[in-house]
Amino acid sequence: MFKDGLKDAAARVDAGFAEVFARYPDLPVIQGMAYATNGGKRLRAYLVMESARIHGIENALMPALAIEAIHAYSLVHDDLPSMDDDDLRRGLPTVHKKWDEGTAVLVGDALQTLGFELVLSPECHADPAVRSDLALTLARAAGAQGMVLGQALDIAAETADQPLTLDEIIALQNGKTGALIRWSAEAGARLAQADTAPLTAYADALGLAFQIADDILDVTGDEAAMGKAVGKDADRGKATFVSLLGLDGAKSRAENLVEQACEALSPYGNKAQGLIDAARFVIARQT
Ligand code: GRG
Repeated sequence: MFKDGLKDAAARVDAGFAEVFARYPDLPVIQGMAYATNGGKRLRAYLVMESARIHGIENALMPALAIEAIHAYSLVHDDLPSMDDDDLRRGLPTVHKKWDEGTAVLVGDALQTLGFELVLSPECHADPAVRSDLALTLARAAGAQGMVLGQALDIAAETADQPLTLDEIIALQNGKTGALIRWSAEAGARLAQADTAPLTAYADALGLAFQIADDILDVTGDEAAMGKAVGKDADRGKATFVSLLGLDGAKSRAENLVEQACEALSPYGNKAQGLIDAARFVIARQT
């Protein structure tokens, strides 16, 4: 069952991080790194492990830890007062609330470099060419052509005269959320030095469905909590998939994308069931 698979990935990731952090001195920045990498759905780690399994690779812990470290860094920095200014993350005080802003900046920086250390370590793969390919593509996914670009477009949208168009939001989310999801899904093919194309097509559709589902949850979560149909972004006057497509339109777009994602996996036959389940979970999830 998918939920068991996700739990298993989470347990492996938790144990992996515990081992990594045990090597470091007991300083606030290390405690913050352990705190920030704790919890979460571990969807990106699951995608890494499942795409590896499709290619006959059972141990993909290093790239799975790497992507969760980079994801955690992005959340710590996104929560800072100079960005989204959030007090809570995964139901707990954000890193800058629990410690301070300086510690949160360092925690994010150190988690980012940890991600690269993990994919470049010999434990990740015996072949240095594979490790270097993983690191190069991870840098592109996380940096100014990927997630940072998406975040920068999002920040710029806050002061723009006009709300973003649908195409602009798709481009923004393709970087902000899509780039790390794409790298996660492609990682298994990279480890096996195999064709990434079916996984890229899967991840492109999945990343967009994930973001649409996030916008839907933002609205339906607020509706449940406050009895009104607005989300945090829509509240700030920012365009979202829900504000542009309507709630029903957004739901049906996300469902179509999930079907598209599943079709892209046809070359893998039954071996892709874990990734198919992940795609269905993305639009069924409640958090
Ligand atoms: C600071 C460079 C920089 C980038 C931040 C990822 C991001 C960019 C911001 C997070 C804000 C946000 C809520 C984005 C929407 C989608 C998203 C990435 C949600 C969080 O991912 P989940 O749901 O989180 O997989 P968990 O906690 O389950 O790991």
